[in-house]
Amino acid sequence: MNRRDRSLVRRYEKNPILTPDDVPYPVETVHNAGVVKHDGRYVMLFRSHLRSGRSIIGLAESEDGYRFRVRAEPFLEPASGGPSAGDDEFGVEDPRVTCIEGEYFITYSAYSRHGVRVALARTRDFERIERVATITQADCRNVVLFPRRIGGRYVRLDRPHTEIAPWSIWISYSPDLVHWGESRVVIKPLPYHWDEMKVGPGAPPFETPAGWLSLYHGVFQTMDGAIYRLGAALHALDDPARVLGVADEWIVQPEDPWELTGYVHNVVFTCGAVPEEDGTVKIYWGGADSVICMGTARIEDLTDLCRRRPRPPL
Ligand code: M1P
Repeated sequence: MNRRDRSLVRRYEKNPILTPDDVPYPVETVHNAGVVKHDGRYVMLFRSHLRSGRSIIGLAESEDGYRFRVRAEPFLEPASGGPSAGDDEFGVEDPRVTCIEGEYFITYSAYSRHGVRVALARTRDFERIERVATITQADCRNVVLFPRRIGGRYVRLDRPHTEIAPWSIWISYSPDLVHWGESRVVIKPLPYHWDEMKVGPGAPPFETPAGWLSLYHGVFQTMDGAIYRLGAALHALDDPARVLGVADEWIVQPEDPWELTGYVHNVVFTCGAVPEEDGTVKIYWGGADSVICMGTARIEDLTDLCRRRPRPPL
């Protein structure tokens, strides 16, 4: 059995599933996509660089989760007016989508002269979108929402930056999705490990019989620059601050040519995963910040990996 066959994530043979050539307006990249099922279809929100170097968010739809068609116009661009104007003047990036109580909540990085913060928007139909609020201070990225309240409160994972400690995954709680607190660190990079430089939440966590499964990215610094890979972690259903296991091994690493070279080389980066009723999950990732790829895995294989071969979370 070769290395690829041993992987728990089976790459789709027609990767990449989306490239800049599939977009009907001018973009330089497509990557880092949040994906949900809505009305029986898959809806993907993805990041694109413009030639200005700034990013916008597009929307693509699919019947099967593999073949996507991009909508004619971008879905979200920097706000031109209203209360958020200026908050995202330098671009909007890395959308994650979570369905909570029948409504879709989108978190995305909002860049401005004051740093990067994460903003929250909401939609019921992916036609109309309402900007809700900017929900972090600078500098913070990678906010993923849990898909239901736990103990009566909304819960999120995020990744603040600090000069003092390695960039880690934190948990916070909210009564209303806007005001957040009781923050504490739950997963830190592990020295001499594939994620030793920094970690960040990836796809919004989803419920499994074993716990909340969270797919995250971890980064390793080499003489040739950083390598972004994907890992898996399991959190207790009733108390997601309690980490049941972080898989010692990565689950996806840059291997295909469009992951090894591109806008940023050696990157796989996820913002979305769709659990299916047959016990599999579709995982979507950006390749080299240039194209969108996907693969499938058995959910139980991933939760077992977290439980049976864990590394310390902190
Ligand atoms: O270029 C790789 C990634 O770098 C950033 O990720 P992180 O949060 O780990 O710093 C983001 O710019 C992300 O969009 C990008 O894919």
